[in-house]
Amino acid sequence: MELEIQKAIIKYGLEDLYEYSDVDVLIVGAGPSGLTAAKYLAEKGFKTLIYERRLSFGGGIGGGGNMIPKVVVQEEALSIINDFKIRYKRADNNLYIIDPAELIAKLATGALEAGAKIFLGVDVEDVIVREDPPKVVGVLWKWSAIEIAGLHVDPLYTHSKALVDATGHDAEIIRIAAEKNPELNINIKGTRSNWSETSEKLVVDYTNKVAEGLYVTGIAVCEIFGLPRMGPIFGGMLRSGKKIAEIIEKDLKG
Ligand code: 48F
Repeated sequence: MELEIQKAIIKYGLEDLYEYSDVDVLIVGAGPSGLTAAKYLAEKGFKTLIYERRLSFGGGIGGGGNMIPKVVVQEEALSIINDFKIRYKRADNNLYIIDPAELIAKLATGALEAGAKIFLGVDVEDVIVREDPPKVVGVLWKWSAIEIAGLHVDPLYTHSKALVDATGHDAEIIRIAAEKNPELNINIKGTRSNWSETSEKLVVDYTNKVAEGLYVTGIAVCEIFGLPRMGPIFGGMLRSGKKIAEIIEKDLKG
């Protein structure tokens, strides 16, 4: 029996790895912005893959608001909440409250049911850039377990038409792209001090392409463009995810 189990895992798992070694859209990070972007892109027919370093999805959602088990969104995010069939209650001042476990589960379900693929335990460590003109065309990645063990193992490659940094506060992928490839002309400004109201609007306004083939969504937008952080409110993350999906759709359809 154990041999059959192992053969099934290897046969179908390697098939998936082969199939997803090149994609239309590669999203790094399965937090609120990355999962939202994945749903809207996959349902438009783009071959969409998420790499997530942890063995679970949700990113910062699990911490709720200051570790208290409620997530807050504002009215502008309600249409997205409804698209994912997430239940909510109305609080005061046009704020809406959601159970964080439900938010994680339904965002992931929405992305998967739309046709996106999620690989867990994958750590993205570098980008692939081709020149004339410079363009990001994919990533180098390792299993997170290899990274944590500090083993020297060569990474694997995945090619993408659009690479999305949805890695959260550190904007890891764009930071690596900027440091190693000055020809991409990416200037990282760093996040400013908290101002929830302003930041919730600006994070959506500034969500965009940062270089050919490279896009940013979520709180990473604040890090790249020098916007204030917003504290424990999630509407801007969802709206930023939807906006980057719309931008990529336009770019890829040309
Ligand atoms: O941090 P995260 O939830 O990013 P987000 O979508 O949302 C931010 C909010 O959670 C919160 C906030 C609300 O107002 O500010 O912080 O912008 O999710 C980022 C995910 O990316 C994964 C990480 O484990 C997390 O689940 N990640 C980060 N770097 C890598 C990565 C990497 N190099 N490779 C793979 N996954």
